[in-house]
Amino acid sequence: MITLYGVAISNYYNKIKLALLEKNIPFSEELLAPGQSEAVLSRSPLGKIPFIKTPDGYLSESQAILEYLEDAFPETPLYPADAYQRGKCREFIQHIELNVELIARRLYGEVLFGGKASQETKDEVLAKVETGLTGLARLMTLSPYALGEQFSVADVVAWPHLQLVSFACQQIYGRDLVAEHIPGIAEYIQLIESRPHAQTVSTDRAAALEAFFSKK
Ligand SMILES: N[C@@H](CCC(=O)N[C@@H](CS)C(=O)NCC(=O)O)C(=O)O
Repeated sequence: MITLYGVAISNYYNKIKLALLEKNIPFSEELLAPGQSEAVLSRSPLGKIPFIKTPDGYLSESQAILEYLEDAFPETPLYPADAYQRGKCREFIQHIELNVELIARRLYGEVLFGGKASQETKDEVLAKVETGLTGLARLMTLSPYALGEQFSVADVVAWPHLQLVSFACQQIYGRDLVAEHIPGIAEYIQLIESRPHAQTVSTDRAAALEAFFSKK
């Protein structure tokens, strides 16, 4: 049995939750905020969430978790069988996380946590996120899924990340940069949300966000 630790407002948490659900892996959720206590650091070295508990021990870093789940539970695969197509999935994930999500993340302090991003940061993020999204648009086929006709790990990653990036950019720049660079993204998000498991993740995230914002 797997235990998933973290909070449902986190896009990385929701990436793993959707993977667990789509792969039909039994799991339980343990609500835990990121933190620097020894209790968290001993299970996730920088105190970040998500991390999981496996029968063999703890595992952090969402991509390492995703690949572990694929190896440990191969029955319902999220990666294609073909080696090149698997490579394309990994290329896509690396690109979206390094060149889009991690760039936009510099805005989340202001968007979610009452902080303030400097104008210099906002200008820098705008330029870099536009470059990242331009590249992403070249990879993403939307035919109708992120990388082809089959739902795959690329969708498990794109769906939570692009929604948060889109939200953050709208809050900071008053522009939906994701929609500007990836035409058809709204239909794509709807397509993923027609899946019952994505609906579960979405409903839980909405409740967590409501609780989070009502506390502020
Ligand atoms: N590379 C990590 C990123 C995870 C991450 O950034 N988690 C955020 C929540 S979405 C977190 O724990 N932030 C707290 C911190 O950075 O200290 C992964 O893929 O799991």
